[in-house]
Amino acid sequence: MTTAGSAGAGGNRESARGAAAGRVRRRRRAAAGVAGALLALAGAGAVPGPVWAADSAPQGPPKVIVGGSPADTETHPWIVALSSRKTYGSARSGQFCAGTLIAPDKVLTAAHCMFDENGRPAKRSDLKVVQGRTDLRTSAGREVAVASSYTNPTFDLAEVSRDWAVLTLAEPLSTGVLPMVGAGEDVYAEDTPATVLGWGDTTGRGDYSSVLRQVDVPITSDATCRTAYPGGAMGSYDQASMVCAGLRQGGKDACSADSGGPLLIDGRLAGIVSWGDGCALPRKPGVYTRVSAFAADIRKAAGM
Ligand code: 4AZ
Repeated sequence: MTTAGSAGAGGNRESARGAAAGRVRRRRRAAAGVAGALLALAGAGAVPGPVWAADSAPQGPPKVIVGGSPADTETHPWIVALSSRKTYGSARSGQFCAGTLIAPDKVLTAAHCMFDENGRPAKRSDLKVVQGRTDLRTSAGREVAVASSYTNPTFDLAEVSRDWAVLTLAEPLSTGVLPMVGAGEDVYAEDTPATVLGWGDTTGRGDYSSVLRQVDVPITSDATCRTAYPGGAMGSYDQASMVCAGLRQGGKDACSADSGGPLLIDGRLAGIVSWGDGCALPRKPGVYTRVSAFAADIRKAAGM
């Protein structure tokens, strides 16, 4: 999710709303991030055109899943789109987040994808997982209903920390799963190559992709990420539960609606798209859930 005042949420949302103090401000940051990203998507589905005024659009380098290139679900059969047509419209199969098959009937996604624009647990009666649909404008692949969801009970919406959830599908998919990094495994050394995939915003202006995309982003050090997100309105980096990736100069990143999708290191699931200040901005890397920190809990939640 974006922080308030960042791209997916539509410009300087926080400053436009005026400053709120301390806790409230931080709380609003996260809630507004959910609101901004998901409302923008609803707008994209129902009403074509820009979702915010041009003068509030973020400045900076081009932002494309930001800086990336097309990918396909044949090569990456374990990536799925989370869909609710009732909430987000049918133009892009109702896509609003992504997830990864970690077992034939289990999808790992971001906890914040399970919340609505008011920061409440979302009630999406038509929540589905879409597998094998590179282009969301088509009917390729399969749609499977979500039978139940498990949101990490220690997820903190205000801080957007410990951001993971496991969905159980109504029926299993036999298309292949992505292995996770091991519990406590340190795969996150600075400059380690990583790849993020999704159908999210390609410009930071609400231009949601119909076609799956991918981009390579190096892992950043904890120190770099702490400097980028020292706390306050722009968010707080927690190295126990998060990891950052991106170029110092920006230009490559995940963005709104990529949330919940996979960050791969060496062909394994190492991160979950979680939040950031805008998309692809210099010195503002994307923030991901640190999968190794939760691998044991995730496996338990998924009954693996
Ligand atoms: C979002 O709103 C979001 N640049 C996801 C990732 C990033 C920013 C926003 C990282 O879903």
